[in-house]
Amino acid sequence: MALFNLGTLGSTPVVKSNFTLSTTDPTDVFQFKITSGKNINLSLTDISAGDDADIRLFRDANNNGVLDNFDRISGLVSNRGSNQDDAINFKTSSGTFFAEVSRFAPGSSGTVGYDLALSATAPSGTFPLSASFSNLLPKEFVLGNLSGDVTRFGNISNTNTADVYSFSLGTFEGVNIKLDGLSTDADIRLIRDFNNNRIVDAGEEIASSTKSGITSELISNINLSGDYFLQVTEFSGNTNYKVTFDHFTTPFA
Ligand SMILES: [Ca+2]
Ligand SMILES: [Ca+2]
Ligand SMILES: [Ca+2]
Ligand SMILES: [Ca+2]
Repeated sequence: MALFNLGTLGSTPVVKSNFTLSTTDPTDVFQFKITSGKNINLSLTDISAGDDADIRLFRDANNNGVLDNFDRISGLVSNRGSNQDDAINFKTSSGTFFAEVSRFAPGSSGTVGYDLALSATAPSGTFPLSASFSNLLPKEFVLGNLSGDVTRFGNISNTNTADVYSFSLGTFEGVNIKLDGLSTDADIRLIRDFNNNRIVDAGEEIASSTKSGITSELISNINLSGDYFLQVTEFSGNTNYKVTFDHFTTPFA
């Protein structure tokens, strides 16, 4: 196991690129702390083709500065198959944490490469009753090029505060995006990752809808061709949701 201590994690993403896991060194652990209630965001991307890595998040529950079996009693995991992106978004109080990236042996052929981004974003208002959009862009739900209407159902909560959908529009195509079916407040925003670094940089948020309560959210008339990310984010607790991508054609490119 390789251990990396990142110190205090803040909203500016820390990116570890081109890291590797092998049969003899199958886990990397990234230790960090947050000093107040925040949203911890982890995004595991660029997993090498033909391989599988997963990510887990543990709190240093016994405050001894070491990831031990006591800490492992409870934790969060993202373990999608093959080389799909994995992500964790956790709204939590201050403490020391361990993000563990591990090679999934049955799904991997040799050395596994990956990129990991970590951030701890501050709440927009009072913790924990407020939203905090993640500034990371894992492709959790890949919709591809929209050629018709798409409806997806999901769930967000304090242990999964964000879902990220990736999609693209071709020329002469547009979309209206609606979020409804809520039991608590949730919000959406639309991003174009112009510099392809899988991080939301200044100027990359194209639109957002952040109404209060269980009012449905709408981002309408997006009609420029290109690649997009839609984030669905919780505001204050567990809710199911329905997101609808209403596809239309336009008379111009
Ligand atoms: Ca995985
Ligand atoms: Ca411990
Ligand atoms: Ca970016
Ligand atoms: Ca809302």
